[in-house]
Amino acid sequence: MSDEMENLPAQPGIADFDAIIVGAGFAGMYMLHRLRELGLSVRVYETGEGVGGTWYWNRYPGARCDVESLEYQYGFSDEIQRDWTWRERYATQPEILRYQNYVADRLDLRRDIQFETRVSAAIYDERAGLWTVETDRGERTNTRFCIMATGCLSAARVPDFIGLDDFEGQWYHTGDWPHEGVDFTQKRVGVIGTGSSGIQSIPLVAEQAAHLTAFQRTANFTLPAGNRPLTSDEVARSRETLLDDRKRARTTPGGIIAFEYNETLVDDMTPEERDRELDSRWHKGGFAFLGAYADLMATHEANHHAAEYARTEMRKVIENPEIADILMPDDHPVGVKRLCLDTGYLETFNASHVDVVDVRASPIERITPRGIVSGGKEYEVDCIVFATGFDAMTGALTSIDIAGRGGVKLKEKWAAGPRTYLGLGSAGFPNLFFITGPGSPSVLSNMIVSIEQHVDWIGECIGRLTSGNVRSIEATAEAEDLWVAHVNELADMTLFPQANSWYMGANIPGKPHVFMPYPGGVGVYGEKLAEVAAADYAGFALNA
Ligand code: NA7
Repeated sequence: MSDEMENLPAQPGIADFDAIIVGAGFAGMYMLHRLRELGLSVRVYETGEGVGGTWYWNRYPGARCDVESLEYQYGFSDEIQRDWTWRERYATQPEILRYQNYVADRLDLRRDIQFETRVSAAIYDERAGLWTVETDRGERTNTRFCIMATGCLSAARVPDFIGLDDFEGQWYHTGDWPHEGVDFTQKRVGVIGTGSSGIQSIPLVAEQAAHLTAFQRTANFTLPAGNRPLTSDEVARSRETLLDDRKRARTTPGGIIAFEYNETLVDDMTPEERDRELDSRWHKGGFAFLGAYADLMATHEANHHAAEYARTEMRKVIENPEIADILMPDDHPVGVKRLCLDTGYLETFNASHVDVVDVRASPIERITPRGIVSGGKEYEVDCIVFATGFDAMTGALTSIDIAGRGGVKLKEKWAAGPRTYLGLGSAGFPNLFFITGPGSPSVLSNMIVSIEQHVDWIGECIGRLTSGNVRSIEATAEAEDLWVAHVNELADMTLFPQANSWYMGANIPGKPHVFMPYPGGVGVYGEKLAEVAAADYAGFALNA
């Protein structure tokens, strides 16, 4: 661009759409609905052939949400919730995907969604004050507002193992599972990874497989989910209370009302009281275990009691003590990597056709045409399941070529870790919004509550901009710096930074180790969002 052009005043250009939304999962679907209510023209681009996002891609056996179904649903419409019936305490992937399709039908969302289209770039045109969005179909579309509803766990990652191309069997990633399903009958299966996806899928794959070998780098804390069918009374009660429950959920730390926090410090409890609390929560199932006392996630001393309790319970169900030793988590405090909820995971290792290889002690060296080599030994398999996780929180965003003011690339700006104000926007990227972006509660909360919190805020903001005389909104560098420092400060008051987790970017070689979600809780965060909006978007620059 010449100097002469740089000096020209911004000329509002003519947009093809008022807003473009990237992604048609829970976030993109609700954002589309909200913006339509404002009377805006909206286009959604979605890579998949249908709505669903996470629940469209993660079709592996055993895939289930770890937040209870009565809380893991939209809370913005009484009609929608009243006409849907959840069947189990924790919904399966097919049930959640059916629900999303039901919502898409009810709101007639698909007419504004272009499927099978991946957004490859979003470039800000400063003179026109518009974003140009490019897709892998070669389209270029202009928009005033660009909203990334790209999900926190959507960039599936297969590690760069030497030899994978030569593998003669079939391989799959849990986050990109074949729609027609996979039949493992008579197969020798290697599952690499024992996070939630490995822990959920291993029992079901083992039911079919001739032999299953789990390749475990980190033993994880896992507790029985306690899944069961919901009673008709529970469903009926929830129908009457959902909207009020949702208001309450927004004031809680995790956006989950079933998760009750005990405010007492562990040192103020007797050992019997402490163990009673841990015991009742363990057997109830769910994340409530981590709320057994106030400092469980704050100090090693406090955490240790819960971790010991968990290990004792986990050991009880494993028959072979040597296998139990391998499966026992001992290198991180409980809860700092995402706690897993399982159905029969540890019990699966009591079967004679299931074993586990500790690849922390002997990392996977390579894949051969016939199997997986670790510790100099080749484990022959017919199929490999990569339950190896995601480039979490930032991967889906940095895989799009996003360029803001002055052509600055988001990926370069975030090279040392994501920088946002409130997880909603980033300085230098006007009118670009992230739903549940890094720096917001996101993955530490009930995602749907956090999604609704963000969509409502963004919707109100865009409504105010479009009805007023404001062309664009953009986080200031000062507000962003303070927010990033604040998130780090809060994270340092917890044990979170002390594990090699995907919260820290530690699962991706070369990714900076920075704690990405906001750990202050949905309630406190919501108050901050409301204050910022009430103060005419303090910390954002509004440009006429
Ligand atoms: P996770 O939780 O990131 O788990 C991935 C697993 O894969 C974990 O056990 C990793 O070990 C393991 N892994 C990753 N790379 C390798 C290599 N190179 N070698 C061996 N093992 C490896 O992903 P999930 O899909 O299970 O769950 C993601 C979230 O989805 C979950 O938390 C829920 O919120 C839903 P590591 O722990 O890094 O040592």
